Amino acid sequence: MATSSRRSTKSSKATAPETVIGNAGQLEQQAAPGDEVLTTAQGVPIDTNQDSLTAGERGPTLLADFVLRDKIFRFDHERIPERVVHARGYGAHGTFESLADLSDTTRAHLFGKKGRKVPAFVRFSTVAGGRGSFDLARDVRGFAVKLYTEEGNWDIVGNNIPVFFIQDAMKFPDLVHSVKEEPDRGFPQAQSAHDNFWDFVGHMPEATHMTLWQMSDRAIPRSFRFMDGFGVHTYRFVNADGKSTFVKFHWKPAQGVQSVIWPEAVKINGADPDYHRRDLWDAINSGDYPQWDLAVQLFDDETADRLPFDVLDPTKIIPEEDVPLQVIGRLTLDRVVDNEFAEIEQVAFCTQNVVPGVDFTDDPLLQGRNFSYLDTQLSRLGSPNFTQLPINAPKCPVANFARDGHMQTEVPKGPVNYEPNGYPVGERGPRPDQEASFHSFAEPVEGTTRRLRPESFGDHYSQARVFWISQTPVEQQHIVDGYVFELSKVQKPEVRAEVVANLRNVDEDLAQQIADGIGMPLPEASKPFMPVRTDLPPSPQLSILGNPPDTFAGRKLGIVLTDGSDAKLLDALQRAVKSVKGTVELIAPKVGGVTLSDGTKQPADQLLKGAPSVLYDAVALIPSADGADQLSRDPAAKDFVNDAFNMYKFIGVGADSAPLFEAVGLEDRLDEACPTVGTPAQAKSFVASLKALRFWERPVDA
Ligand code: HDD
Repeated sequence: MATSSRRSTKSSKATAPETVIGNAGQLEQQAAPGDEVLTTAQGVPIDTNQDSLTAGERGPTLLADFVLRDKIFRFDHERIPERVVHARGYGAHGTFESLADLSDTTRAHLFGKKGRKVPAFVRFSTVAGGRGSFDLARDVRGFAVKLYTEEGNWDIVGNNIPVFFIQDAMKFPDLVHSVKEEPDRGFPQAQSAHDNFWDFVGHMPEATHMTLWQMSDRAIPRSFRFMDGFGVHTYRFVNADGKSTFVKFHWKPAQGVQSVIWPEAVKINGADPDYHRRDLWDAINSGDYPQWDLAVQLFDDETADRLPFDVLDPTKIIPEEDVPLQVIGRLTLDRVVDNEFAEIEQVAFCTQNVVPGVDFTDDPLLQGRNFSYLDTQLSRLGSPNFTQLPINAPKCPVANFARDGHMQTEVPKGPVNYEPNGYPVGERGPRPDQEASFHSFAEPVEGTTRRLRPESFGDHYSQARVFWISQTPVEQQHIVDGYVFELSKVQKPEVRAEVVANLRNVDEDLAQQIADGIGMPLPEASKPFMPVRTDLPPSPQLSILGNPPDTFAGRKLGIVLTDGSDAKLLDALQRAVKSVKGTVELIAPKVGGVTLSDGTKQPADQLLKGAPSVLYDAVALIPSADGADQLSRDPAAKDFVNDAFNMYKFIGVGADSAPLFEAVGLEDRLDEACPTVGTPAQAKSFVASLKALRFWERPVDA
């Protein structure tokens, strides 16, 4: 409504902001010098924002009150339909810089020269939950990137998992119906742990590969900043001679990939449902800008023919060991949004948004997406003019003969809205330009119209097996735990059996462990369409823990303080964390803070009862002796320690904190990841050890 160019008050005698003007004590801040004047949507200045217009002091509200009606009308229509999938998300602005001259491979201007930069906007999301659901659902994460290039907007609408559940867009509505809330009861929200989802995927062997990824740590990322992104489909780069090269897009986080564990996710969702969006907001606002390399796998038709899978099948990866990644650009997110709705909610990604030099393949999922995304924006945003919204508008010239429509904000000039026409150059409107334009790749096509899945899409298990054998034992255990959890929420035994029957084709041991975890007999294996290949080697790149970031940068240490905590030790811890580019949050029994050993008053960032240790990558507890005694009787403090220990975290154990560890029965179980932190030197070496992130060797169920 109001913009900064609206009138502002000039009166130097304006009423002071805190003046009470209401008859019944209601406060109203009248405009002071420098304030904009409050108006209706039509720009009419208004005198009060507190009371409607009534006849008499306690009389009825009058229909004449256009000020009230204007305000309520605007409010009633504030919501728009949420996205049918990926409703919950968060985003930020940034820059993409090309790091390669790829002009031999693509005519995209962006890659014509190393160092070219374009503005970017990224939206991360979960898939199944509604707009108000929690961040740490076990779910795939959307990773949608919009690059505002000189040749128009290029959207890479990807996920943090490189494969998809289904091969053909025809099945997408069924997939989404199955994973969303069950329609009769309207729950469960934001989770796949229910009968309908597992019933569907149990009947879709092609989904087996992706469900393994979904049950792995990939589906519970520590932060948006610590996720890979994947374009999933095979696309094409096309050069100036019209030659095509197949391309797969990968976003690799400079911060490293990191996930939480499931019991942690469950608690984080309660303690901070906005955990991921807050993390992105805080990191960018503190100047810790997340970065991703854009890496590509480039390959030609011969390589595609040689690979044991069809490159048009989106349930398959191309192992990096077969076609290595090549870094061609870097994305940096350095600006949070000014307004969540205007930018994050209204941003509209479309897979069809490609630029000259980038083109599609015949992947049937991609072809269906190219229709769906444009189509869905109409019901979400209400008008084909959604491309004019600031977040969606290209940052290069736009000129065509499209006109009118709901919410047209442009005012085209002149009499010409068609072509060809006889008007002179300068008045006749825009014309195509052969040289600069997008040319669809000239692909020879033949064949009979039919509805039939290609046989080359028929191997549903071999790559699922590759994924499984590429995981470390800890990751494999998490996958088993994921299946056991989800299938335990499934009520129909036959649905569980269907899923485990499919998994027997992936790995017998995996299926057996899940069956044991559930307490069910091992069902007969389902019959694969094609023999499962057991000769394919593991792909070490598919493991998160096998490729550790080896840094605490961008991670958070939570330090518990009490009155009397050692001031020098705290200072040493804070300095050490800063030196490894991590952050610290101070936690105390009262958020007002504590009085440290040297008498200084130290405010806290968090109240202990409101900041469980699941919110931190590592923790340190440095209470005074009296403080430790009090903490030993505080359930929140005991949970804090227990959770940190059971979730394999590094724990800095303050020299005087013994009563607390005794109270939770851990005094004899402290291991090398729970060192005593009593001196500045110990603080330094403790912080140096945090780059390992977790101590997986800890026997937590001992
Ligand atoms: Fe989709 C949203 C990613 C398959 C139809 N999808 C959406 C978003 C992401 C993806 C990240 C959120 C964009 C945003 O932040 O606004 N979708 C994928 C990936 C897929 C995929 C990586 C498989 C490789 N999607 C897919 C299929 C269809 C759709 C097969 C339909 C045929 N997707 C949609 C949609 C959404 C969407 C209904 C909902 C909101 C939107 O588009 O803008 O059109």
